[in-house]
This record gives sequence, structure tokens and C-alpha cells, in this order.
Amino acid sequence: MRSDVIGWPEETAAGYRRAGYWRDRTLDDLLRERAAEHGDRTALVSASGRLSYADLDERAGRLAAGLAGLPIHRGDRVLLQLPNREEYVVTLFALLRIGALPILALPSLGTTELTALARLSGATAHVVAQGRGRNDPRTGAAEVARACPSLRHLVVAGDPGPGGGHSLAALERAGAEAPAVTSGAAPGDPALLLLSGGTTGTPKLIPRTHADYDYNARASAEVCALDEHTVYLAVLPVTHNFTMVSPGIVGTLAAGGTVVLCPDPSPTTAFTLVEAEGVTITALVPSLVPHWLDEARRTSRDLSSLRVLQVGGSRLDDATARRVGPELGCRLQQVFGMAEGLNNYTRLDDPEEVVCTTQGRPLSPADEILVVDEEGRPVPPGHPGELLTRGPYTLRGYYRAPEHDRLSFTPDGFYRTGDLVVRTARGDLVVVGRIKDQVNRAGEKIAAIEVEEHLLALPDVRAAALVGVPDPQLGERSVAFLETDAPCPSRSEVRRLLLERGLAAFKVPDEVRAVPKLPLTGIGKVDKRRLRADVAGLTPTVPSPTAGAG
Ligand code: OOB
Repeated sequence: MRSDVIGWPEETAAGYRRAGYWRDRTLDDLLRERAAEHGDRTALVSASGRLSYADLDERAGRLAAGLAGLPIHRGDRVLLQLPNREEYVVTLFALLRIGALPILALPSLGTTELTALARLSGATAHVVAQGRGRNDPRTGAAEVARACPSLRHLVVAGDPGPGGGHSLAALERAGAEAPAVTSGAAPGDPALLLLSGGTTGTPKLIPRTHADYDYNARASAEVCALDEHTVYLAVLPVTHNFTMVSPGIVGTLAAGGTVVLCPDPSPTTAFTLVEAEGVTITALVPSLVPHWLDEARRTSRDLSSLRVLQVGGSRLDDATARRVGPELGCRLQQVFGMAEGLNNYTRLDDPEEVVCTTQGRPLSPADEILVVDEEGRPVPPGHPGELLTRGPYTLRGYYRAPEHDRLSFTPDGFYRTGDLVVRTARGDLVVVGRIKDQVNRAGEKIAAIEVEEHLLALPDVRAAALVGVPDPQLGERSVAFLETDAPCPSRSEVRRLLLERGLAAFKVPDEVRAVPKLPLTGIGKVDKRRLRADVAGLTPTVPSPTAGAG
């Protein structure tokens, strides 16, 4: 029998429980306990108003009962595709209460990715927000539902519209009259599914259990010194793991603090909320930092409540890192994490030099780290190698992907991150590169092969390669090289065709270049190092690697 989820070996799991990393609690228990302890404290602030812990608990309970009536059962998969608004948090906890598995999907995903996710997971419901015009998520959801018969329920934050479906508000009202849902899940069960940044043609799903996610959030809250006075501003998309548990929404709620949802990442919106709510901590990707620093110079808002600015998702350059403390008047914390698990943090009491030049060290004493060469042999400190890891909150296998697992894990269960790192003598990690074939565009991960497959399907394209090249605004921008039989299509033509094919807009190449022939390595793979050097106007001086993506 095929198992959807590969767990930890029993003995390892027992060890994590004995050490207290894994508690006998679900994420639903976490909210219930906090509501029982201090129901009147503010849990959530959003454009819709303020919810106390008791309100949030009650609303999640009502919605759980309403969703259960559709029916949505324990173990069902649900595409949860909402932006930074109150309904996201309420629906998340409602699904956790049922024991259904939310698939945390970015609002910017296209119908192609959503269809692939629904097919892979057999999702039975899709939750989206009401929108307007061409990009109304309800239209995309209807298209996805036509392609995936398993998707029986469309649930809308707002008006379901002419296509039908249920509004969250109506389900909550119905739930108020229905029998309450008692928690359906056990701590070792998968709680939710996250999207992997990926290196494959279609996105992979990451199963995270209640116990492992709870530990990730609580341990992160401790490293970040969160407590009941914490006010966390969620600026990045709420469905991102960084915003969820590093320490994010779940870590803040675990600590009894207040989560404030920022509807857009612009510093003007954020600074207004920092002043109004007394925000103490927030998290950004590096590409946003210079905009925040610029605005901080101009703003008349009082930012003095801000204690910590977390930056992660892609590499923050040392020079910008050094500006954060003096210009924003708060502490910088670098976060090198992954939806697959492992989180590294610079600590709040680390020396300035460590905070500004490294991406921190593992969160947990139980995180196991190896830095290895191409043959899998550990390299000494100071030498670059691939980071491998296993531990109490790092997956042991993707959801329903046994073939992919054989490549992504060592036989003894270490996850191959695909990141090239140097470990300093002190034990801090510096991210120096990547061997996975991925573009990290402003913190959003793009699997090169996924885009290449779409490019190859365009008329007259014989061969295609996508590479990431350094970019002052985005960190990396994507450049597509096309071998064509006819004149090379323009960037806007490529954009139109890829969007038509249902690809998310952030995956459309930023630049398109024609090549008579893609350069190949000695063993006949596309030489991406050479392509990157071409963009930089350099001739490569180092021989190309023969394996991996480069
Ligand atoms: C976070 O998660 P993902 O799953 O979107 O991406 C993980 C990958 C890492 O393997 C690495 O390649 C890159 O993103 N990355 C960084 C980085 N943080 C992530 N590369 C260099 N410097 C950093 N600080 O991106 C994520 C998840 C939880 C917390 C923070 C980030």
C-alpha cells in the first residue's frame, strides 16, 4: 500500500517526544488553550477589525461546523488560497479543528499550478477571495474545478458570484446552528501541506504534522523572545512558511501576542500599522528592505515600538544588513529557512558582525546539519558544500512523491537542501550559492524546469533554458534563452502566451533572449553557468560542473 506521507522512524519520533520537542497537542489545542487562558486579549488585527482570542476560537469553531456540513471531513485536502485578511486565519484554524489539511497556496498562483496541486492532493474544496476583473480568483477557481472533478466545494471570502459556491460568512452562520466539531486530529497527523519552492515540473507538497509545526513555531517564538506583549506584523503573504511559523502567526499566537495583518507590503501601509498598533516585530524578504529604509528616512510615523526586523527568504547583502540597525532603529535578525523545515536564525544577542554577515544557525539543538562535497563527504568549516539536514521539524518525504524522495533525501533521511553554504568556525551558516535549478526572485522560488516546459510548448521553440541572474531590485531576475525556428518572440509575447497557459505571473521570465544554440556541458546538459556569464557580459573562467544544475 502506498503511503501519502513518510514519517520519522518510530525510535526517532519517541526521542523527540521524550525530549519535549513534540507535545501531545494539536494546533487546534493551541488556540483553544490560549482562548481559555486569556480569551480577552487581542489575537488578530486586520482591515476587518479586531478579534480577541475568545472571538477567534469561537469563529473558528463556528466555521468548522459550517465547513463540516458541506461536508469537509478529517483528512480531506483543501486549497486555502487567501491573501492577508482575517478570513485566512479563521479558516486556517477552522480546517485544523476539523482535521482537514489546508494546502497553503499563494494568491498569485495560476490555474495551471492550482490544477496540478488539486490533482496531486485530490483536494475536495477550494477557498478563494472575491476579486474583480480579469484576475478574479473565483474565475480561476471555476476553471480549476472543471479540470479537477475532486474539487466539489468552492468557498469564497466575500460574494460567491454567479458561478455559485458558498460564502464563508454563510457557512459561519450555518455553523452557529450546527453541532460543534470536536478536534479530529492527533498530534502526529499531518496538519497542513506547504508548497515546495521546487526543482520539478510541477510543485511538490510538504506535509507538516501538528507536533512538528507546533514545535517550529514555539521554538522560533523563544529564539525571537516573543511574549504576550509581542505585536507581529504579517507583511509577507500569510501562506508563506516564514509568515506562518518563523515565528510568524502561529508563533505569536503561541506566545499570547497579537498578530496584525498588513494588506500590502508597501512601507507606507506598514508604517501606519506599526505606529497605530505598536508593532514590535516584522519579517521581510531582502528586496523589500531598501524600500523600507528609504521610506524610514521620509516618514513622520513613529516606528519606535519596532524591536526586531527579520529578513530572509533569499540572501541579504552585507551592506544593506549593516544599514538596518542604524536607519530603522531596531535589531536585524537574518532568517534562513525553508518550508521543508529547518530554520536558521541569527540570535538577538549575537555580535553585530555575525548578524550582518551570516544567515544564522539552526533553531533546535536537535537539528542535525551536514555540509558535504559532491561525493557526500563532510567538508571542514570555512569550505563551501551542500547543506543536508534532518531534525524534529524537517520532513522525511514529500506528499505522494516517492520517486522525487529518492533524489531529495539521503538513505538515512537527511534532506538535501540544494543550498551551498559555508559553516563558520563559530557554527553560523553563510549561504554562498545554490546547486538546485531554481530562480529565487524576490524570495519567490521558481523551478527552472517548470517554466522551461511551458516555454518549449510555445510555437517554434526548439529548446529553452531559464536562469537566474543578479538583479539590484529583485535579488535575482529570470532570463529565458530560446532556440527558435522562427523569429524569437518578444518578452511581452512570451508573457501573454505563458499567462494564457495558466502560469503564475511571477514565473514569467523577466527577460527573453534568442540563442542559435544553447551551450552544453561536457556531458551534454545545458550549460547554465555559461548562460549566466553571458548575461553578466563575462566569459566563464571556471569549467562548468558536469552534474547538477549549476
Ligand atoms: C523560505 O522558504 P522557501 O521554502 O520559500 O525557500 C527555501 C529556500 C532555501 O532553501 C534557500 O534556497 C532560500 O530559500 N533561502 C535563503 C534564505 N532564506 C531562504 N537563501 C539565502 N539566505 C536566506 N536568508 O524562504 C523561508 C522559510 C522560513 C523562514 C524563512 C524563509
